[in-house]
Amino acid sequence: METIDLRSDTVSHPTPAMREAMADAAVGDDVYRDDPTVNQLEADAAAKLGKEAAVFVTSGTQGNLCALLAHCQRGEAIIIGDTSHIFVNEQGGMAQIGGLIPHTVPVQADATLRIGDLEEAIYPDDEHKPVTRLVALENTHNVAGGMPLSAEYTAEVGEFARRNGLILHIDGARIFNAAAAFGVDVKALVADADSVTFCLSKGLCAPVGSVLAGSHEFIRRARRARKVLGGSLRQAGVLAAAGLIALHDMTDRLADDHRNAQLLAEGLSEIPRLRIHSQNTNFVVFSLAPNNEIALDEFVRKLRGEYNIFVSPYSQEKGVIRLRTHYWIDRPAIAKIVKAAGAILS
Ligand code: TLP
Repeated sequence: METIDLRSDTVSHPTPAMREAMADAAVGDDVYRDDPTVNQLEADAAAKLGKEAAVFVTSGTQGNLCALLAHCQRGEAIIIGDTSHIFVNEQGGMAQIGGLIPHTVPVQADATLRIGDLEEAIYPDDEHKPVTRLVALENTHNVAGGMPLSAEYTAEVGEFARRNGLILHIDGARIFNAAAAFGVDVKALVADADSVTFCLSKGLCAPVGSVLAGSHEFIRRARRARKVLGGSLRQAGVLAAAGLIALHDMTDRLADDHRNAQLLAEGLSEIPRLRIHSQNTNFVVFSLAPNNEIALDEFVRKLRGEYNIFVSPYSQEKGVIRLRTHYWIDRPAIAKIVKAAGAILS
C-alpha cells in the first residue's frame, strides 16, 4: 500500500528531476569556493530574494544560528516570539552556543509580534542589562499553523528595527509558501530584513539544505560561523543541484499544496467527530471532538496501521494534529485521507 505521509513537509522526497540533476552535478571543493553548482545556487538564491549574497547551509537550524552568530556578540539580547522555532525547537542554540539571551514576546494568533511588545522588550541603556541587538520574525509561522506574515507587517517591523538601531532576521523556512499565499514576489516579504533563511528541503522537496541571505559583509561573517558549526561542506554540488531545482521549479507550484490543504480541511470538516482548528498555507490543524470514543493516539495508530497514513500528534498543543501537504500529496491522496478518517471516526 502506498504511504501517505503528512507529518511534515520535511518528509518530502526529492523529485526524479532532482535525482537526475544530483547524479550529473558539476562539483568542486566548496571550502575553496570551487563548487560551481553551490556557487550557482548561492547566486541565484540571493538574486531571487533581492539580497547581495547568500550561503548554502545544511539546515534551517544551522542557517538561523549562523545568522545570529554573525549578527550578534556574546551577551547580547535578541527579541523573539515565544513560540518561534528558533526559541522552542532549536535547542536554545543561540544561548547554548552563541551566548545570546532570548527576550521573548507573545506570538499573536495571526503570527505577528505586537510593535508595542517589541518596543517594551528593548532593554534600556543601563549597565545592569544586556544590549538588545536583533529582532527575529518567522514566516510562515509553524506553531501558528502555517500563518503567513504580510509584506506590510514585515515593513512595519523593519521600520521599528531601523528606528531602534536593531537588526531584523527572518526565519523564512517556508517564506515561498508565504509568497504563494499572498501572490507576491518573495522579495517584497524580505525587503526590510537584514537577513533571511529559507529551506530547500521542506515543501520545495530538496533532500538537504537551506540558504541564508543578506549583505556581502554579513555573509562573509556567516561563512565563518558555518565553519565553526561544522557546516562547511566539500563536493556539496550534488546537494545544490537539487537545491537549484527547488529554487527554480518548485516555488511556483506551492499554491497547489495550499489548494490541497484547503480541500483536505473541507473534507475533514464534514466529519462530525472532528474539529478543524485552522487552515493556512499548506497546514491543516484539527482535533477530535471531546465526546469521541476513540483517543487521539489510537486514531493516529489506526491511520498508520490500517491505511498507511502517517500523521503525528502535535507536541506543543495537547490533543491536536497538524497535517502538512506537499508535492507528494495529490488529490487522490486527499480523498483517501478524508475517507480513512471518516471510517475510523464513524
Ligand atoms: N521544522 C520542523 C520541526 O523541527 C518542527 C517541522 O517539521 O516543521 N524554522 C522553521 C519555521 C521550521 O519549521 C523548521 C523545521 C526550521 C526552522 C528548522 O529547519 P531544519 O529542520 O532544516 O533544521
